[in-house]
Amino acid sequence: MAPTLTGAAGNPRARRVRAAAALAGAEINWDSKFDMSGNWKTEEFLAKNPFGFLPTLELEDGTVLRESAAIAEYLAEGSSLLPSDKTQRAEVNQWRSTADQELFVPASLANRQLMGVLPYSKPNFDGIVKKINERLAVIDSILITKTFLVGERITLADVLVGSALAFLFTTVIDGESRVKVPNVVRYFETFVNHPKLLEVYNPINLVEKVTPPAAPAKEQKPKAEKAPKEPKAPKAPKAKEADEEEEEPLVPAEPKVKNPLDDLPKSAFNLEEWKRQYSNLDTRGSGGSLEWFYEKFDREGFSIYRVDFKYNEELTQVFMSSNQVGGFFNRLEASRKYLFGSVGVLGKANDSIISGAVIIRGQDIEPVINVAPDWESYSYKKLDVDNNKEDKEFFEGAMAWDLVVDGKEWADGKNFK
Ligand SMILES: N[C@@H](CCC(=O)N[C@@H](CS)C(=O)NCC(=O)O)C(=O)O
Repeated sequence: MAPTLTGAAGNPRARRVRAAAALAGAEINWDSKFDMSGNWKTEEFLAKNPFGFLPTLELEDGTVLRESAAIAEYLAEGSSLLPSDKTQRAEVNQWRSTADQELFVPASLANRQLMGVLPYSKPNFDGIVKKINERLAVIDSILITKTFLVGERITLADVLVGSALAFLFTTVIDGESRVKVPNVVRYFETFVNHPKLLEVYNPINLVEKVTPPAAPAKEQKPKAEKAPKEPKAPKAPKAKEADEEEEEPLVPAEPKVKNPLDDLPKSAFNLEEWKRQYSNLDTRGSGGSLEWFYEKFDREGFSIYRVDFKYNEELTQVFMSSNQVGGFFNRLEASRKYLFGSVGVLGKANDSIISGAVIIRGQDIEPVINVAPDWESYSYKKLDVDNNKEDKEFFEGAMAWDLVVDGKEWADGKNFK
């Protein structure tokens, strides 16, 4: 009996498996009506596939295979999709990693922001799309002289990259980006219009213009109703810390304690509105969020500080430093009402600094920042964006994520919103 694929018709990962099966001539059972919004994560399903992700391929002997690339390879076995030459086989694997790690995963992180599964942040979204476009430009130059990625015939490498492109071009890489990579587009069209793949990829609706969500999902929650959390002890950094939805508190919230910052004279500057403007608009330029900021900023009720990590010589990998900033921001949770931050890692591995800027309620940084137990690991300097050109440039660079300090360029950043 043929193995059984579980996955939805429009799902990009299930499509890649079906594409491999179609090209390899491998027979599979597949319910084209399968709906991911249905109740498929049953106990029985999770017993066979504890990660609970789709697609899966159940073999005749009951083995359940997961991970779409691995399933595609299983179905491709014995066909010309998998070259017998050792080097070419390695090249196929090399493209498998490129397709998944450099294209599919970042596209998924960006697309989840559009779908409201992750909080939308314009700088983060644009940063991801920029990286994907850079990678597409490299693939474009490779494809100037090639029809397929490995050798002269279609291989699993094309299934994996082609299916990643189908995901990208229907979600976060729009018409404006696609015109810059004509060879990739030609290659993609050859792939999706392959006679054996018409059933898999036809119809396919390419995205012409990416539209950001109307309001960031996270900020739609009424902030005023949130109970302040106790500052948390530093915890081990975990990947994507700042991108994750807030966890539900595990212990009942403490009764609200009045914060002296609430006694400051009322201000016309609305920090929550700034956070929305920042998330939804380009930072620089006419009509950008900085223009909005300078118009509305209340110099009496709020102030701007530069933040610098004191122990930069201890920093190693950029992503670890970035997680550290995410952890610091998590521990500032109790000051969310009084604080906005944009802090980045500048430079490269083993030669980097953590630096950025915060906008705070009041003139004194300490009562806003000392809710984080590690606040003293950073130094703070008030910025005068009205009278000091360097301070203004620094502030704008930190907001726009293009800050350069001592030749070190912005590599990764986090916002506290
Ligand atoms: N790396 C995995 C990713 C699988 C995956 O993320 N599947 C999503 C659908 S695209 C899923 O099953 N989501 C259901 C869930 O998270 O509950 C693959 O390529 O198969």
